[in-house]
Amino acid sequence: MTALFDSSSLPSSLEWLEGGAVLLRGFATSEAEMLIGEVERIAQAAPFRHLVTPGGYTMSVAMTNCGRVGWVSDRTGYRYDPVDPATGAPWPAIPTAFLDLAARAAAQGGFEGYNPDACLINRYLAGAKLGLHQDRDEKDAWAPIVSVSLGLPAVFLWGGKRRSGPVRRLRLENGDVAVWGGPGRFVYHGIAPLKDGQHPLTGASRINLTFRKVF
Ligand code: MD3
Ligand code: FE
Repeated sequence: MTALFDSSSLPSSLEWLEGGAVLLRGFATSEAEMLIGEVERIAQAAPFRHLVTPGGYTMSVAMTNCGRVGWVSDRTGYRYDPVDPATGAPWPAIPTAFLDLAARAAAQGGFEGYNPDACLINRYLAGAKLGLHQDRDEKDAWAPIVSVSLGLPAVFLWGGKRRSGPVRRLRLENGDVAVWGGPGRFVYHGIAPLKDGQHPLTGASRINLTFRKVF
């Protein structure tokens, strides 16, 4: 078949979601292979691990970080830590290509000069999920969180300001980027259990980058 209807060759689109978030479908598709290579390099220094929640549950999503601080959890609580507890070393620096992508995406959402301190890297295998939660450990409530989806598709669960409200479902695919700023910043959100599959760039996994302005 011709490549006419190959979604990987489509230009990116910009979609304003209710509450100020911006979805840039395909924004990172052309860079996906390079980004995944950077993730593999980061994971050699700071391996993916399954963190334990303060409640004692082991998360199904495997995580690592790059940046001045990284998000970690253990029985004592959640925190941003300048040191990787698994190695005792500082987290790897955020690659220039990550910072460049995050700033270009944030600018599309109206946030000029975005310069995140941290990038949490989540890895999902079949069945892995992320329950509904808010991200509120970051000091700068104005700065957006920028998320980049890589590899297998996932169903993003998008709730409201209260956990009990209705939840919409949004399919996120390889190369999709979202900018969650302003009033969209504190909504409950999560990821439904990942479906089995194979992706040419990531095999059996989905990888998500979330950039954060922590300080
Ligand atoms: C909306 N990650 O790391 S990315 C997380 O796909 C997280 O791994 C999911 O939720 C993932 O905390 C979802 C999209 C996302 C990230 C942060 C948000 C949406 C958000 C913060 C506020 C509102
Ligand atoms: Fe989150």
